[in-house]
Amino acid sequence: MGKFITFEGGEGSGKTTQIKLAADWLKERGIPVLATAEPGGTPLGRKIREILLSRKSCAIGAEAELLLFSAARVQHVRETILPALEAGQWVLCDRFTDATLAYQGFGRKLDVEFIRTLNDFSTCSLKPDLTLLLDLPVEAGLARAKKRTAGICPEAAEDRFEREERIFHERIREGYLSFAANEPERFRIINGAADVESVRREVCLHLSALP
Ligand code: Z5A
Repeated sequence: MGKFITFEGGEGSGKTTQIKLAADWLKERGIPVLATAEPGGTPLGRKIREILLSRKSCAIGAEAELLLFSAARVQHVRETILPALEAGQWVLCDRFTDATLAYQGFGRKLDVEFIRTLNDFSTCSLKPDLTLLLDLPVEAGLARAKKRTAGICPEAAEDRFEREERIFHERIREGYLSFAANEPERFRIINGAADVESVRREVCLHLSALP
């Protein structure tokens, strides 16, 4: 059985950047690795991602949003993650169940206990071996995301989550920090405001500490 490592954090926290670097680091050490992301990771997941993150999407209520993220996840776990773990790969996943608790629970204020039950159902009770939380002030993360969007195209619109008020993102950060405090054996908090190389070193340190 491989290892299942999730990367979490708010907008612009550097997960995508660090997953690429971590995958390279593991490959250099001869460890088979699969880098994947939510929502996504399967053909169905990519279609759902398009609906959820489209810049000109139709109205999506909080409950429908929760079920769409969960539908993408159940397919991702069964079609991609579990087979990879069974084949001995290390799976690096950009967001997982903690993102649903943080965004739909703390952000959208849906019932957190219900989300935990739904998470359990949609993951076949799969839990990460390690969760790396890239934490940084909301303002800094949003500024990075804005800069990146502007870099794609100066007229590019923000996605549905980037358009949310700052207080929404503050609740998400608070949620993540509370999960980390409640499960210190699974979570490692990394200062996401540090430079890319410093964050990379810390990520690799935690990976190398895995039993
Ligand atoms: N969502 C949800 O609500 N519920 C769920 O259950 C799940 C997800 C699974 C997914 O969008 C959205 O779905 C997400 C939560 C919600 N909300 N939003 N938006 P996404 O996958 O497109 O986006 P994301 O997960 O938020 O990631 P991101 O904004 O793309 O950021 P990131 O991957 O963490 O960061 P990055 O792309 O590596 O870096 C962002 C920019 O900062 C980029 O220009 C980098 O070059 C730069 N960067 C990275 N690291 C650094 C450092 N250390 N210093 C300076 N600059 C840096």
